[in-house]
Amino acid sequence: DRDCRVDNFEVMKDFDKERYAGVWYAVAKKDPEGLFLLDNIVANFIIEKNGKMTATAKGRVRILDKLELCANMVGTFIETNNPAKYRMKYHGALAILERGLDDHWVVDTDYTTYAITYACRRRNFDGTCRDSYSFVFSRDINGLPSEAQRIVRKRQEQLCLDRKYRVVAHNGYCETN
Ligand code: DAO
Repeated sequence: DRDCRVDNFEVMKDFDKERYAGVWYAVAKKDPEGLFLLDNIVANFIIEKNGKMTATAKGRVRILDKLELCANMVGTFIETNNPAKYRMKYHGALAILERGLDDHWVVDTDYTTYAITYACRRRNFDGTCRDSYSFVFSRDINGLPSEAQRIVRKRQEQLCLDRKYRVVAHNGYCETN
């Protein structure tokens, strides 16, 4: 049967952060409890001269329960003994925005079309995830070609998150707000 224990999830083999770098558009998202990033989510991953990965991300967010605005977020990635499993320290350009330390696991990517990431914030006693979020990223703002969609759907099932995703809209909101 399906194994939903977080430690048994497969992640990207031989992950290459240099090839992962650049702009990714979130096209689908599984939200965590108390979701933050709503839509128009664009992340730009950068490899610094010291080799460390950082990212800036923009997106429409919900804060203080009902206020919606465009946020500029900054993330720095702490490497672990698995090259595809990072710890992501993040904060907003404004102090009222969320900050925290989450997993950032690259579950799968072909570097040029799609990527799927996973973060488990809280585990159950049996090792399954209690509170997770996951991004489906595309290099193309208009979405994924069908072969990539097929792969992503398989990964979503392997993360025990099938049918938990919603489509992330891109309507230019954060280019003007
Ligand atoms: O949207 O509810 C949520 C959880 C995501 C919080 C992480 C935001 C910070 C992103 C910065 C780096 C880009 C991947």
